Order: sequence, then C-alpha cells, then structure tokens
Amino acid sequence: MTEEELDLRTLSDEELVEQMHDDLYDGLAEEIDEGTRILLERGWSASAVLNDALVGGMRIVGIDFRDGILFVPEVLLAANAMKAGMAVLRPILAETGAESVGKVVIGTVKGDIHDIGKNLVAMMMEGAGFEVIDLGINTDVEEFLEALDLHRPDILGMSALLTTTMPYMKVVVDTLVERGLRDSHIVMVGGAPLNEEFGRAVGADAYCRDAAVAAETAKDLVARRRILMSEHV
Ligand code: B1M
Repeated sequence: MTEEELDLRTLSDEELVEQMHDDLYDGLAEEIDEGTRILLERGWSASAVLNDALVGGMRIVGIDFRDGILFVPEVLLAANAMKAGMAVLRPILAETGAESVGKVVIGTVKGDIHDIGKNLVAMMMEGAGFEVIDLGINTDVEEFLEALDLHRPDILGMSALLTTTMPYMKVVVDTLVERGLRDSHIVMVGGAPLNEEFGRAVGADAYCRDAAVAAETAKDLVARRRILMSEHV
C-alpha cells in the first residue's frame, strides 16, 4: 500500500502512533494533523497525544539528526509537521475557564531559533491559567528587558536548545541584577541541554525539564511569591 492509500483510521492506536512517528520523520504535516485528530476522537487526552505521538516522534528525529542521518531541511519539515499537531492540541491544552493566575514573558534566547519546546511550555502555561507573552526566538537581553518593563510579568521564562546559546541566560540574569530588577521577577529556564545545576549556576529560580513541570512549577512559585509579598505588606 502506498502512503497516499493508507487510511489512518483503519490502524489500531499503537499502529497509528507508530505511523505518526514515521510521518513526523517524513515531515508530513497533513498526516500529523489527521492522526492527532483521530487519537483525540478515540478519547486520548491531549497530553497523551503530545507525549506519545508527537514528542516521541521528534525524539527519533533528534537522534538521526545527531547521527548525521537527517539534515537541517528534513528536520525543518519534521518541525513543521510537529507544529501542525501542536496547532490541533493548542486550544485543548490552553483551555482554562479560570482567571489569570499570573503573567509570563517567555522567549528562546539570542542565537537560538529552536521554538517547539518553548511553544509547548507557553501552551501548557496558558492551560494552567497564565497570560503568556511570547517573544519568539533569538531574543536578546534588551528585548527581554523591554517586555518586562511593558508587561510587568510575574515570570521571565527562557528556553535554549544549544550548548552555545544556553550561557546567554546568565547574561540576561546578570543584567537584571545590574539594573536592580532581579527580585521583581521569578526566572525560569529550560531546554534539552540544561539541568538543575546549570539553572542554579545562571541564577534562575527554577530549571524545568519539560512543559508540564514548567506549568506546575510556575503556579507553585507564583503562589509562594504572593504569600511572601502579602507577609511583607
Ligand atoms: Co537543532 N539541534 N540545530 N534544529 N534540533 C538540536 C537541539 C540538537 C541536540 C540535535 C542533535 O545534534 N542531536 C543539536 C544541539 C547540540 C548541542 O548544542 N549540544 C542541534 C543543532 C546542532 C542545530 C544546528 C546548529 C544545526 C546546524 O545548523 N548545523 C542548528 C542551530 C540553529 C540555531 O538555533 N541557531 C539547528 C537547527 C534546527 C532546526 C531549525 C532544523 C530545527 C528547529 C525548528 C524549530 O524549533 N522551529 C531543529 C530541531 C527540530 C532540533 C531537534 C531535532 C528537536 C528539538 C525539539 O523541537 N524537540 C533537536 C534534537 C533534540 O533535542 N533531541 C535539535 C522537541 C521539544 C518538545 O523538546 O525543545 O527539548 P525541547 O523542549 C522541552 C524541554 O526541553 C522543556 O520543555 C519542552 C517540552 O516538554 N523546555 C523548557 C524547553 N524550553 C523550556 C523553557 C522552560 C521550561 C522547560 O522554562 C522557561
């Protein structure tokens, strides 16, 4: 059977997830859109579709990219397909009837154009009730500072996927310290090459390994900060 003839609806859940990994690998955005919708129709939760079908597929792409089997153009297509699936999940993940629990300014740091993980974090935070101002990719310290001044968020979130760009997080935190702004915001960092120790070393309040942890941590830190502030009034 050729790709065009394959009816995704005839596949079992397990086969469909496997097929979606292949489709992601091949950068087939329409198929990823369809597969995502089918899994949701079958009663899968948005986070299960995200983790098993999409993030799982992207992990395979990442391994072959590292090993020189896939190159930038193919990975861009895979990223595009991933975004097609995320677009279907976005309204569900971002669904919240509650009032805003706080404000977040988030961006991928200067020199870095990876935005899939950052977009997921933004979505999950919206889903947790935050108002999110997304500065996009390649964000320099002045752009972060302007956004802090304009939006006065509770949280500044930074994402980096490259070992060469992650040190820039320290540039941003150091600049906040120099300008006397560090204590006005919670600083959260994340991205595949980071870890707890790096988070502490750059002076962040929290390092988060994934989007779900980021949303939980954000709620927790904002709640704690509000209690501290009310005690000081
Ligand atoms: Co890039 N790339 N890439 N890439 N790319 C990696 C990161 C790499 C690990 C691949 C590899 O070698 N295995 C490698 C980095 C090596 C290193 O630094 N040690 C790499 C490289 C080398 C490069 C280029 C230099 C390649 C080149 O040009 N020769 C180049 C750099 C461009 C630049 O940024 N200046 C490049 C380019 C690209 C594409 C443009 C082709 C594309 C990006 C498309 C896009 O994002 N729109 C791309 C992709 C897709 C990847 C991989 C394959 C996948 C990244 C991804 O989207 N993962 C990646 C391999 C990998 O990571 N396994 C790779 C899925 C996503 C859901 O996970 O982003 O980790 P992640 O986000 C998670 C957590 O980290 C966390 O939550 C997210 C969701 O759970 N998180 C946060 C992220 N940010 C957070 C912030 C938080 C909290 C949690 O708080 C604020």
